[in-house]
Amino acid sequence: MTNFKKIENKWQKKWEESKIFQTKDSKNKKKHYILEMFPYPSGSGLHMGHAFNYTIGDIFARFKRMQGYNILHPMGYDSFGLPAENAAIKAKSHPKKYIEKAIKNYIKQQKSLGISYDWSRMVTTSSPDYYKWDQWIFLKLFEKGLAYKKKSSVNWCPKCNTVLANEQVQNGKCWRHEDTDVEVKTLSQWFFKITEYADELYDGIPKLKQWPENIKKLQKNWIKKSFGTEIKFKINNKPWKIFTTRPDTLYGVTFMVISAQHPRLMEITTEKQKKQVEKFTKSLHSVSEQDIDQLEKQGVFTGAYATHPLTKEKIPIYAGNFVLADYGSGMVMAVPAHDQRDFEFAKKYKIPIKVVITPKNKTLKNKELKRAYTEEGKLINSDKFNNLNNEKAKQQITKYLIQKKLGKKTKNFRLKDWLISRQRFWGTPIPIVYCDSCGLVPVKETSLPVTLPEKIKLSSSKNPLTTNKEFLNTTCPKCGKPAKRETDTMDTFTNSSWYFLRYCDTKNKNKIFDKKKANYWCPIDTYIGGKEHACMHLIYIRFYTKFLRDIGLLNFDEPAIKLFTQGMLHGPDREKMSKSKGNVVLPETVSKKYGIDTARLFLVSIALPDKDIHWDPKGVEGSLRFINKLIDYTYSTKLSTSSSKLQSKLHQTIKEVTENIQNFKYNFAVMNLRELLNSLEPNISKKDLEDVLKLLSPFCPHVAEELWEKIGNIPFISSATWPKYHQNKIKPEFEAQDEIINSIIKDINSIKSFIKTTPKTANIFISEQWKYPIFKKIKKELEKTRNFGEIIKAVMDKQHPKQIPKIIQSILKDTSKLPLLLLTQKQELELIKNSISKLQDETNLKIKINLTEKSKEQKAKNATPHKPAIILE
Ligand code: ANZ
Ligand code: ZN
Ligand code: ZN
Repeated sequence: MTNFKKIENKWQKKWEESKIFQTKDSKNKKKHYILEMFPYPSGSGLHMGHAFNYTIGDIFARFKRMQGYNILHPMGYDSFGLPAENAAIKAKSHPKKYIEKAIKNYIKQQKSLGISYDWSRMVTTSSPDYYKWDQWIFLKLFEKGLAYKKKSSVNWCPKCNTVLANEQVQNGKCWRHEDTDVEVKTLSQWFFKITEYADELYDGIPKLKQWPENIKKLQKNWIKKSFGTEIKFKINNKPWKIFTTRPDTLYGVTFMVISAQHPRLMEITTEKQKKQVEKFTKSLHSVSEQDIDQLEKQGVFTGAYATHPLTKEKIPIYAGNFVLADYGSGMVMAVPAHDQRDFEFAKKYKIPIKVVITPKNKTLKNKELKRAYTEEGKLINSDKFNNLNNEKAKQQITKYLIQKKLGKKTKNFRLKDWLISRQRFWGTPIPIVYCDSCGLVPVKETSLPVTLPEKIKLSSSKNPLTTNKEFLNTTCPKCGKPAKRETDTMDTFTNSSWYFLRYCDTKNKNKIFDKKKANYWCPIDTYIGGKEHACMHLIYIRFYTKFLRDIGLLNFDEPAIKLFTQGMLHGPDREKMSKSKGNVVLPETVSKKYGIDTARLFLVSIALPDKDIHWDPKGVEGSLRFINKLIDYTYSTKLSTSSSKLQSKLHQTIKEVTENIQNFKYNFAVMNLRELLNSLEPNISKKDLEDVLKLLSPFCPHVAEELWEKIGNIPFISSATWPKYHQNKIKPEFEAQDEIINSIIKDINSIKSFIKTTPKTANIFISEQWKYPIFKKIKKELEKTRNFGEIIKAVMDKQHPKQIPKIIQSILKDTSKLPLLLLTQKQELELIKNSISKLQDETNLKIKINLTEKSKEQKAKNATPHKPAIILE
């Protein structure tokens, strides 16, 4: 038994002592910046799901490093935030103490995974050296008018006791816990004007060529850009601008709806309707946008009227639950005949419906309308615009309104300004003071950081900063008189919006980072993280990048060239890992039993790393067998010369593994390695064995180092050069044979996963053309894999399709409940299908037939025999 723990400790220590993963800002090499989204260091430490994420990054980092790139691969901690604060409240401790302990534990755990980080560049967002620069960015945004305070209706989480940004409300619930409805409060809050960049954020999406399509789609929907017309209505003789994408329906407006959360709702509500309106607004819950379309439309009359800009009619104004307070102007012109929401509302409250667009060949009647007519058509009931096609009418009516100074063309975004203030303690203090004479004054850059006090009384109901005299009392930076500090702290998503830049220059005391360094390393070449960040972190980080570019710090537009979103690792029960389900897999436990290299290998060998997978103890055993076999081989082999067949296989493998790692197809790379291992022969040259170990090293770095040393090399394989393949060493005739054998093994494994029962025997149906020696080889290879039972029978048969029913029946004598999978070639399919359907009827048996594909070589040459059909008992 290999002592994996000993090997791991040995090499982790050596890596650390020799500092081989420390990055130098060398200009001679091509750089590669690879980053995994940094974690929030929770008290419970990291589980195998985190390890999955870091392993994906580490394999790539090690691969690129060996390819000769100058690598930046740092790690840090997103250590501000509510969980730490809540845990500290519970433990009656300080969040700082709590988080420092958690970070220590994280570092220890991450080191034991063997991840090749440059630990000298660690950042911790809750440390004043870091959040000083959060505050600095705030001041820059403030200077440019992009950080501002405004009273508005905001999302409030009663459980977190703080406001939330729109992105942090999901289906009406707080993003931190799915069980709490978000409430609406009208409060004065700090915002970042991310909408200033809405256009660029939106238009830039298609340029993110190496980002996953689904992430781009989510961002596009979230930011959403619509072109339309702003039309001036009048209420109480004051102009009100209304945003519409359908100016062609202007003559069909029969009522207006103002958002129930609109700050000016009570201003227009009449005395008589006041009680009713108040009752209505109180009955509503969140302002979350996602569920607004599913809501039952509700509203109440405000008593107020708007004047139509063209007809001068008086139009009643309702307060409604389906209009967003901060989209457009928070009020819509409702056209029930042509908008389904408005139609439902009008029906419910018995408001007139007026058709203004009708299909070309018939005229719709107001009374007969069963639902809104939203198709194209020609205008009616629209004064001088009658008979125009409605697309044309959009332009004509807008033109007319512009002439009369009653409107203009606009575009609108769904993206809102980012609400960044939080009524909590454990975050970056907002660098603002309030002075009785000067009002709201920014802290001077030279006085940064505004630090959080150490002595505090934490409580869950109140931000302790609001009563902490030491923190609160200060002097006005402008006039020097006594003043009070802002007590709100910043959303922790501000901390994570620029951390990738600080990694380029972590120790800089005078500047946020050195421009040259940031522009050398950035943008990030490969960014790895979860897809849940699509509309939060990944929008914020793009915004920060653009802003920092605009103040002259960066010379690029987007934070990351490639984004890779990893899949989720589920527990052995295929459920999401969670403490309460008791299905959390911990790296420590796995490492003790199998060694961490086994875990690393297993995690990436099951599926493409962007797919969800589950922890499978059997699969782990498979990875362990693989590693042990390679160890045994290295210890027992004779270093001499390699046969040309072995060389062919090796070079083919180098070629494929290199391509597969480059394209994040790690599971294919592992398959290539398995095949290579199966083809190794007792004699091999030292150089070739070195190459084998090099190919393994990104996946299993500890074992690779150990074996590298064993065959007489000085450390480290981690900084050795990635092997190159030579096309002329790859011999197709060897490859063809191997390919068939390997594809059979793959088929058997896929049958196994389908039948879920461990088969004891594999019956291989071999077509006539197969020569017995080849069969013998297959048998040997199959036995080597030991993935299923011991016995392998061959049925050499001239017309095997016809024989199949008979053979199945004989298998069935004992195991009548076993589902079967048959693999076959296309030309045999019909034959087999016929005989099988009879058999199915007779035996009640589940039989599945799969087509086997011809291998590449078979296709090319069309000479090698068909792959045999296989039945497992
Ligand atoms: C009149 C109209 C007639 C409209 C019609 C649509 C169809 P997008 O594409 O999402 O931008 N709207 C405007 N402000 C709104 C708000 N604050 N909350 C909810 N809805 C609002 O949609 C723009 C349309 O959404 C606008 O065009 C407006 O309704 C509505 F047959 O105006 B429309
Ligand atoms: Zn909450
Ligand atoms: Zn002052």
